Amino acid sequence: MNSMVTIDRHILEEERSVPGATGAFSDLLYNIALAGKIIHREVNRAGLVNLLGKTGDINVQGETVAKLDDYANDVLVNTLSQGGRVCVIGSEECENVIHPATVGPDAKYVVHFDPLDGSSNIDANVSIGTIFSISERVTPLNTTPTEADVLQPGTRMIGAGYIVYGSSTIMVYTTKKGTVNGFTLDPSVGEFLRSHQNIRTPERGKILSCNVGHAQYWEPAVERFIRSVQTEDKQKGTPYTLRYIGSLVADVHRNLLYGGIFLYPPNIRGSLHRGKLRLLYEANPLAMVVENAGGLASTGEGRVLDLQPTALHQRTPLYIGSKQDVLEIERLIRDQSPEERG
Ligand code: P6P
Repeated sequence: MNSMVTIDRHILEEERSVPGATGAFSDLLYNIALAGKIIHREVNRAGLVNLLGKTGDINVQGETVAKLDDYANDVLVNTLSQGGRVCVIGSEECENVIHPATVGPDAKYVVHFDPLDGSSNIDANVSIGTIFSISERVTPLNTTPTEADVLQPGTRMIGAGYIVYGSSTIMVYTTKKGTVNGFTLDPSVGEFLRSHQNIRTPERGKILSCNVGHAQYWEPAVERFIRSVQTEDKQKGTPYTLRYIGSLVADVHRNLLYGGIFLYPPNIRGSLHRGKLRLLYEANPLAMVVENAGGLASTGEGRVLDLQPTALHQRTPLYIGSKQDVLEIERLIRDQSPEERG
């Protein structure tokens, strides 16, 4: 018998287990799930309603904006604004923070999101996703939110998750309670039904996810790790399989369920950059999900969640997935000579 627990029911059950809960956090999660259903509908028929392709605009990341990026961004901003629970929003698509049109007197939540991660894959019908993080403001209610509210370390998140639009649409989220749960959308009834209860990710994976096209830019530790998982070692369960979709949400979701490690290292040669992925609305929320499922998320130097952000669109190196794999690459990075390090 399939699960008949809807996401709303699950959210309510979690609310009831939190003493003093007012229902505001639940209301916010309902709105995110609603946005996911609306985006699902358009993603699934994009080719039929002229929503594929680019808008012709370039976003703050310097990337050409896909029509569905814009659409997903608008849906999320509007649903979060309607709820009146959010005091400020950070979006991958917008250079500056967004102040919701409706801010209730008790609006205490700060939400960051990537409305449609992996959007370069949209026209090829490859899985894409929405990633979100929720924190509480640190400045007083009814005042204009400041950088202190927007730039909080991941350890201060109270909720995080993603919605992956793939062969089915699945919403996965976690809260400070610590469990990770997944809900599969049944379009015939328009409900997210609990399909993955208390997700735990394997201690060690069998999957390596990285863009080997960038290998020339990586520090030696990354190459050593890759060689170590390519070498047959029955005890370690190697060689691993290489799986790389080029859509972060889809790669991380698969590795969360099956076990594995996703690597996006810094480029230490050529144009030095500290990784491509964004801290506040990609690495942090996925790190909270993966760590609450028993995995790890590292910058290579330490926990992603411990990083103190200094800018809304700040990037970070990202090594995320099965605990033993992440610990292994951290050790290899630590053991590098000073000359070898990025
Ligand atoms: P590369 C998509 O553009 C994205 O931001 C992530 O979803 C994905 O993991 C990464 O970039 C892919 O980057 O350099 O391998 O194409």
